[in-house]
Amino acid sequence: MTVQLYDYPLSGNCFKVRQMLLWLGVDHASVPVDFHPGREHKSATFLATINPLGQLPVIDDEGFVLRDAQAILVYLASRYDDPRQRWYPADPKLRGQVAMWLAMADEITRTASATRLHDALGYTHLDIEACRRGARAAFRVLDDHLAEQHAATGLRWLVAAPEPTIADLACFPYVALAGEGGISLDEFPALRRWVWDFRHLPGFVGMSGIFPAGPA
Ligand SMILES: N[C@@H](CCC(=O)N[C@@H](CS)C(=O)NCC(=O)O)C(=O)O
Repeated sequence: MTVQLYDYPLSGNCFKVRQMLLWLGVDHASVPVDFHPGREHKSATFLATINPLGQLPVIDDEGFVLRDAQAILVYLASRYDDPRQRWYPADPKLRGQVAMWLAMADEITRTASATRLHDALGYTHLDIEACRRGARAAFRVLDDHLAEQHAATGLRWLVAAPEPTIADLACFPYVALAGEGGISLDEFPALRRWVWDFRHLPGFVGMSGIFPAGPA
């Protein structure tokens, strides 16, 4: 049993899925997609057979095909993290909080990831200032939440649980890569602490631009 991941190494959304598969110990293989410069994700074959939205990531788990990083994290954690459910806690309130932050992860992709596509891959048609404003607004919400929750409860992750969940994984990459889109994290100290904590999790592999923490 091998999960196939339609993958592009520089994609933060694909990173979320790779890292989850590794943490869950699920056997998997990458199916490389020539995202840039080939735009293979927009080819007629890809649109017709893999994802009509023309986006990565997509997984194929023994014929079960699923798109969208957040949906894939929910599926993988629900299917393969049993019985502990550490990554997708069963408690109804925690689950509600996870869903709330997964929606925020999509907003972060829409804004912060777009600034990186603009600056690093030449997607010059994007309204870069609107994307940067949107990313900073999302980061402000995350930063305030992390700071307030930590001060009130000592908890360090997005949902009110002692360990990180798929909510953290979903929001993480495009916060950590914000500098590649011209967004400084200087004004977001709680986010910087959270990125540091996340990079120090055992088994964190990272990706280009987000390196695992080295020895102390
Ligand atoms: N909501 C989707 C967004 C995925 C997404 O934007 N993926 C990027 C690669 S990181 C992509 O395929 N962009 C091409 C496009 O949107 O046209 C998810 O979270 O998976």
